[in-house]
Amino acid sequence: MRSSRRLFLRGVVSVAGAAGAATAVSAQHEDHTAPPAPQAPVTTSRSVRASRETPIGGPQVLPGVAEVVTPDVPKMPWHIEDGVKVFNIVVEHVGTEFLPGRFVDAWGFNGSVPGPTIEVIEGDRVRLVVDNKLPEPFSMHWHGLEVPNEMDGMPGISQDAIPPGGRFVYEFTVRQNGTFFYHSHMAMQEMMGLIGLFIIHPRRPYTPRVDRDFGIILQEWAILPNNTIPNSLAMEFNWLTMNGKAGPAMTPMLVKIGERVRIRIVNLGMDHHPMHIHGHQFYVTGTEGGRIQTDAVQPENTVLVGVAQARDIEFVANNPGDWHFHCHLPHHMMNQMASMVGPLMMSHANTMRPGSMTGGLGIVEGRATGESAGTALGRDLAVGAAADRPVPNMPFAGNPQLSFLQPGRVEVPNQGMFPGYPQDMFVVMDDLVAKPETYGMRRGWSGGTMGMMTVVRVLQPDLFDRIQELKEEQARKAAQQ
Ligand SMILES: [Cu+2]
Repeated sequence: MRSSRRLFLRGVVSVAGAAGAATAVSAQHEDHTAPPAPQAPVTTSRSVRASRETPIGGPQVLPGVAEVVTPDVPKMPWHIEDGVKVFNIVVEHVGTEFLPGRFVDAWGFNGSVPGPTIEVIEGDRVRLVVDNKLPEPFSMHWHGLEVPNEMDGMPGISQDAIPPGGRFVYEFTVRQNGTFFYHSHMAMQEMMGLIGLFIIHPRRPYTPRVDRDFGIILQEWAILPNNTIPNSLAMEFNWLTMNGKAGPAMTPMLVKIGERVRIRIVNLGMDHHPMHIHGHQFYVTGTEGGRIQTDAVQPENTVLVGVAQARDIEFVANNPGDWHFHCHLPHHMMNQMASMVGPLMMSHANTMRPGSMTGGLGIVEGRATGESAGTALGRDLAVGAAADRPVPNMPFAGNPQLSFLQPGRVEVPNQGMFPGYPQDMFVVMDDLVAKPETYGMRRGWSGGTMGMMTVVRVLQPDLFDRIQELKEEQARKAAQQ
């Protein structure tokens, strides 16, 4: 088991190394592309995350304002130098896990994909020291921020790209407020994961105030079975993530009944995502340009978050229960684009296969998971699973074996019940993704939560408090390891 204390210590070492290196940087208006920074400790193991401890430099929100919670993504640490908030950002390979057992080699910031959340206050002066540890040039763009031209991070037009091993220091004053983000401005690097939230709280808090403020980054990936590296050239995507996790692995958002909730959603990918919440109506209160300056907003329960857009939604959580919050595109509610998994993974699939568009690639003729339904699209792997795999269906009420329906543990009792219907493939993994935040959820919930899907839990105070206790208990245990 990984130890959060060990991770924390490694995070500190990394930050300290970067901070030490920062003192050697020349003034930002001279040579922006400094010589390679001293080698920081490697922070690329699969589970390393940046420190989750309270950043040095004090609270980052004004009194009475809720801090933004970004489930499964840490906050970006910072410190003060001459009245400037200084952030050290390392751009690097990050080994991550979309859901248990699905390892991915992506690119991220400070050991996290997406990168740690930057949270500042309108009027702050910020210095962002960016070290490029990628094997190729990089530059950072501050999406939506009105910065001096030479700070805009556009390789070629406003700065030279930062070479591998190089550093660039960005510095500006934030004069806006709202939901912004930082990202690589190389198109294919965007599809390797290089994005993070840049939240700017207003000097005068928004009204009405919210009790909970969440941030979520939507991303999509093209990763073939048995591969860990995203194909940034691809035009079709088989993994959809929220804050770097595919459903059901994203930590649910917990709120107490009656609380006012804001969710900030940012999309950077190749598709637009209609984000839908169950059981509630919300209002869109902000965009990637900032706060909406009018009360004349319409009630909705689905908001289209286009590529490169941000949408803030707000609602009163007055309907108790566990509610899905998800992209409503059908293919974005799946993991691994299930119908193609079987043919791609067949052990003898190197030969030409009869799969065709007219045959529906196994949907119209034959079986999508059967031997006759190979793709013949040049993407066979010739490794992996046996040829024809019985697939599990959603658990049924009254199935006495439901509680054992966990992958890798037993043969799924109802597998193959509906042969040829890959749309009925579900994997229940309640135990694999269990954490305090999933405590008390209905057994089997994880089977219906896939792809760009997560859960908003509107809880009665006693259950909410019980889960807080479980979280504290877990944190204590982790600290002792
Ligand atoms: Cu979508």
